[in-house]
Amino acid sequence: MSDETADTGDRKQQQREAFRADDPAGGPLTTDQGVTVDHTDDSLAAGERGPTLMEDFHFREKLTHFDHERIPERVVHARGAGAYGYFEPYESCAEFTRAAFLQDPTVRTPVFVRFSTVQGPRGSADTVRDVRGFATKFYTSEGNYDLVGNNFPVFFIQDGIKFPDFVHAVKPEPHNDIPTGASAHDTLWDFVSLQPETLHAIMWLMSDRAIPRSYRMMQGFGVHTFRFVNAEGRGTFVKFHWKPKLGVHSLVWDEAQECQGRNPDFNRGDLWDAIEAGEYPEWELGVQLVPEEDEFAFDFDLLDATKIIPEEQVPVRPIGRMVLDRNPENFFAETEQVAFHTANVVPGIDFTNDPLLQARNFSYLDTQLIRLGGPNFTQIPVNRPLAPVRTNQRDGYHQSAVHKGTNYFPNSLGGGCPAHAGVDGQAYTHYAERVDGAKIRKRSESFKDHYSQVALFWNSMADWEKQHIVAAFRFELGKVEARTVRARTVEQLTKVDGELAAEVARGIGVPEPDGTAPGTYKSASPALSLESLRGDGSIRTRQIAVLVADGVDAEQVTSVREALAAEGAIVEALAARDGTVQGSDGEQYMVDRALPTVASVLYDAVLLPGGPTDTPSTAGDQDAMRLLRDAYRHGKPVGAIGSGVGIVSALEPEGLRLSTEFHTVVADHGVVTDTSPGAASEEFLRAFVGAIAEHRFWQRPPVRC
Ligand code: HDD
Repeated sequence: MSDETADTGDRKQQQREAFRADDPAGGPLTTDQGVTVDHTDDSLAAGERGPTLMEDFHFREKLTHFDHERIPERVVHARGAGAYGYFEPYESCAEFTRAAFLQDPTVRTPVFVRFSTVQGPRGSADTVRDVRGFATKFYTSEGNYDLVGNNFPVFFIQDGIKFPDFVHAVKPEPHNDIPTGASAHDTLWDFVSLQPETLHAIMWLMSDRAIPRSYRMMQGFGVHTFRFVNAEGRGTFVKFHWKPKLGVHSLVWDEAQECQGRNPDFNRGDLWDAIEAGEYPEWELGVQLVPEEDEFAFDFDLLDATKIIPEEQVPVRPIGRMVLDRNPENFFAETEQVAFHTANVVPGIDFTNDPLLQARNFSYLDTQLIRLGGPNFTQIPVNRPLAPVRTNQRDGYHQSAVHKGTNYFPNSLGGGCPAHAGVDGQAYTHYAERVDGAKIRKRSESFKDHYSQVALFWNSMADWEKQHIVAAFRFELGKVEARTVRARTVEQLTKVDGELAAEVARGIGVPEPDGTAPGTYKSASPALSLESLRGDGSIRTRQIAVLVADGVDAEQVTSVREALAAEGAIVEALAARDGTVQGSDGEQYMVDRALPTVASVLYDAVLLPGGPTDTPSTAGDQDAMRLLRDAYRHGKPVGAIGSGVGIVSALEPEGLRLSTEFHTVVADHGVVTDTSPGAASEEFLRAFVGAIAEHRFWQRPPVRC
């Protein structure tokens, strides 16, 4: 049933060829010393059944190297996936920053981006409830700039000295190393209930933002307030935003959990496959700019990383776009060894006194030293700047440069090289912010409001988003053994919004707090709701399952398939068994996958084609019907044509009411039916594509969240 099978085969073959050894000319196996090896399957032994000999240098070298293959995983953000691409500005940003890569729209700056989860180890599943890292390395002409962000605009703590406490609390519990990749456990919620500054990020964590459909469909944020500095030395506060072209879309929790088993590589596979298919993900970079003189114009502190600047107060100004168009060739060499650091800045971008940022500026370099085994990790290709590097740093583990000449400054013997850049404006100059104060350990009073922006987020959510948040709180706190911790968390929520606290309390067996007054905070920011982030209405790269069986109208399937593929969707024909099905015309048609190997959670929408007379035998296939039911329960678009409509009626026990109106094409809460036999009508296709673009239908009873 697939004309694309041949293409897919070719692509797979190309990938296999890429797996060949580095030396394209080929050549025999050698040792690390370049000595040719004739036999690598048996160790050198004294006789056929005798002991292995110490002098087997090939065996010893092979095993020793293998024993040392792993490096420590990142203490946080251990699991990730990366890709290369480029960034180009829309126009010059010279008014605000002198950063060279933000000046000229004709100049493309290469980038490497690594997306990640935070809590789980390297081998954990992708679709856990967690923050996603969104770290970008710009290889600019003035040196590397790293924007090390997340897909939430706020962080859990205000001062980096609390980072070890927060991370210990969220990581698996120390006695049994459980749970993997999950925040639903006592220590995290104990910490949260005692540390109200966590609440804003916790609300994001309980929202659908924490279970993205795809890395390609999530926002990114620099989180901190940074500082742009222009050629005249004038500073402007700046917050960075990445917005995906495909819109922001999420999974539902029930689906995300099933996906952890069905395809633990769901997000990394999605990124890889899209890039291989030439569907390059794209984000727009936007900035919120605040003049220095407005530093105190807000009712929160710009230096507090638990706060956003509402977009309604300071609009996001688009300044450029980033496209990811190349997968790495070796996961370890590139994605595992890439070393980001918040202090990797270029002239024109500077820090603020945000105490979280200041701590990060210490922590990342320190981390790289232990992970990558010494100070020369900047020589690893993925970390190496494109800008020339001339330093007096020398030696150390894994030094691969052969330095010549003098290694100190000032020198006369080396001709004074490398010299200072002088005053021609090329060098990095720190923003000359005036600072004075007593040495104290004290949080600023301006950091003390922990509730109003949490309420702002809650107030900004659509009803369905609120329901998902409440369900998430109930799930997480329902797994907390200590009842005191559950109660204390509800107590905290009371300070945010009475209704939220009461709803959560009801689900977790905690007495509803007395006198939970309706929210004191009224303000909302519509830009925070997923309702406002749907994207451009395209269905590019959405995965559509077409359920086929013997007797299916193959012509109809081909026409729908072509129409959806023309919109950029990826369509797969699924049947009870791999191989072929017999179409109603008696011909055999290829299927793409066998139903037992897949599941609804791997698709965005499902289509039931018909047969010319009877309902195709899909209706009798348990796997097919399960896939259909799950898709429906998770709010996904369902399309049915001709006698396929009869199959959809099996969803009636799930709450589906098929319309009795006398229209051939009916679209009702994402269930699109076309009762006419034969090729799908234009009207059906339009409605089905529209439903796929909408992504999910939350009002459909009952969506499992
Ligand atoms: Fe961090 C990794 C993002 C606060 C200390 N962090 C790391 C990565 C991302 C972030 C995306 C993975 C980078 C990669 O893909 O290699 N971190 C954030 C954001 C934060 C934040 C958006 C708050 C705004 N981080 C933060 C604090 C500290 C750290 C406050 C310590 C004081 N982060 C680290 C680290 C990691 C790291 C331990 C682990 C691996 C690495 O750095 O290279 O240094």
